[in-house]
Amino acid sequence: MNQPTVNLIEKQSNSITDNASDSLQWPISQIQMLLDLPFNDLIYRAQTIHRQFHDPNEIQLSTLISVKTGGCPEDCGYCPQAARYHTGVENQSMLSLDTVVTAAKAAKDHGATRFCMGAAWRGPKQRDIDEVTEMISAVKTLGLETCATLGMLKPGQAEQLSMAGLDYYNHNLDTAPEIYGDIITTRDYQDRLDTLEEIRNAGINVCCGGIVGMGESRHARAGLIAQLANLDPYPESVPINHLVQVEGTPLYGTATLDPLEFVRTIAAARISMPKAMVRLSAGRREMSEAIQALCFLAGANSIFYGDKLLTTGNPEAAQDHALFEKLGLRSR
Ligand code: SAM
Ligand code: DTB
Ligand code: SF4
Repeated sequence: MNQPTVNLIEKQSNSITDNASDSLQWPISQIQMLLDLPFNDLIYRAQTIHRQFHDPNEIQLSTLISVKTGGCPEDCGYCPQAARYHTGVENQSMLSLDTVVTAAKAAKDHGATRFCMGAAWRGPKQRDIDEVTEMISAVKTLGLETCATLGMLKPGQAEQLSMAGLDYYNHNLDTAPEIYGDIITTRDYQDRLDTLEEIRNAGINVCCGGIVGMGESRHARAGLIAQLANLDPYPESVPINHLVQVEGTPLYGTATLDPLEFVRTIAAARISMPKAMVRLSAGRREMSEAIQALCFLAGANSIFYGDKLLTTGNPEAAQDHALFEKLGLRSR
């Protein structure tokens, strides 16, 4: 299957709704049909496609670091770093270049191939870009792939990141357009799409995914996956996060999602974005080994690796190696 050729972006509204999606490469109805398949049929289809495009036993490892933590002015209902929620996350101003390079070296020594630098900003200021570009260049010199997630970008900023050697920019659509406003009010879907376009135009690979387990319907999960799959071209990297419920955030206490629904979402991402790296992202520490194994079977071929995400926990590296050993998976 080739990359979608239909440009999702329309003049008035760039986000897709049920009717508008009928003429797209992946109408929402078609993703919904995938999600509604008998589980075995869905996983079989996902694994069949996965094998056409990827080594089924190889998992890519990305390590995260929070280069600037907490105190964020945005109101994302899931996020422990939003200043307005009382979550116990301690604010940390920008890390020094030395600290970041030391962490990147350690990540490389432990086997990671990509290093992702995250900052709790609505978007970076020029001074921030100057500091982050130094970090990117230094991490790139170590022979790691570089990724950054700094919030919304203004025209010209993506080019500066690209020139410093940024390989990927992570910017998630997070959920379906129709429920976006229930979760975040300080920016809208179009803002996210605009930044994605800045990244694309600067020649940086796009890392874009979302969060499930926020109380959304299966139809909303179909809406998120359709939105991602209809980006033209679709993202090179697709992180699928399971909500990590953090006390103090509005989404704390949300009814838990059946883990098999999470696996179905991974499968739909794999089928609709065959060449993408689909990353089993946040929420992995709360998942059983069996569910993680099903995610790999459904086409996930990347993880966040290292005992911390940005502010919350992730499985210990040794635990991941033990799981890979059991499953006969190789990391890269
Ligand atoms: N501030 C920037 C932004 O929002 O784009 C970059 C950092 S932000 C923490 C990166 C992503 O982390 C969010 O888009 C969201 O998908 C994910 N995230 C944040 N809190 C989460 C949580 N509690 N559970 C799962 N994913 C989360
Ligand atoms: C992504 O999609 N997930 C990562 C990364 N991109 C930046 C972040 C997950 C954050 C989970 C909550 C926390 O640790 O603060
Ligand atoms: Fe800020 Fe990003 Fe957290 Fe939203 S997800 S509150 S923008 S750090």
